[in-house]
Amino acid sequence: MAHGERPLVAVLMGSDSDHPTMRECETMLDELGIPFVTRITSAHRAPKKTTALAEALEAEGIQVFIVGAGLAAHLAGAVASVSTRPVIGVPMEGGSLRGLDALYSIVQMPSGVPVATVSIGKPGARNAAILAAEILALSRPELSGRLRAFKEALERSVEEKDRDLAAGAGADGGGTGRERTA
Ligand code: RP5
Repeated sequence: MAHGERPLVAVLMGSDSDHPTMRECETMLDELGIPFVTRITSAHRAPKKTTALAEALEAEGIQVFIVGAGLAAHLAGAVASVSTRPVIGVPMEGGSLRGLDALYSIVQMPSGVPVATVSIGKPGARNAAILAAEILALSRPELSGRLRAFKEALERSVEEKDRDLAAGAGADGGGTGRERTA
């Protein structure tokens, strides 16, 4: 998936089965107005393609890699091993270990080859996009402004939830306000 402008972020994933989770990342990148490209490759099933793709994307101007993978998830590390761009790893939820295997595989990189690891599953996929935006915003003031607006909207949403709770219309539908007496 690519937009009109040259992509700044590459969203890579190990399989099409990761895409429902990584769509959260794509949606957040879209909301923040960051052009990106999405590709599937695999550290284990297509190691040569993975190396060639990471090198080609960096040569084309990609600034940040966001890499989602599950199980014995080595894709983010494989990308980090050949690129000098920041790599953000997203552990997929699933398998017998519910994503703990992917989390450990991605976060436990050896010294010299960092991967910035976010939380398991969809929250991590969203946060990866925000973290990529924060890295890009260091040299893009307009993006800083969009991130500031995003944070303000986040704060407003908490206020709205607090008001809804007080009015008895919280997410569980059964709120009785903030104060309860025995
Ligand atoms: C990993 O294996 C992928 O990132 C995916 O999370 C997992 C399962 O892949 P499929 O068997 O669904 O293709 O490499």
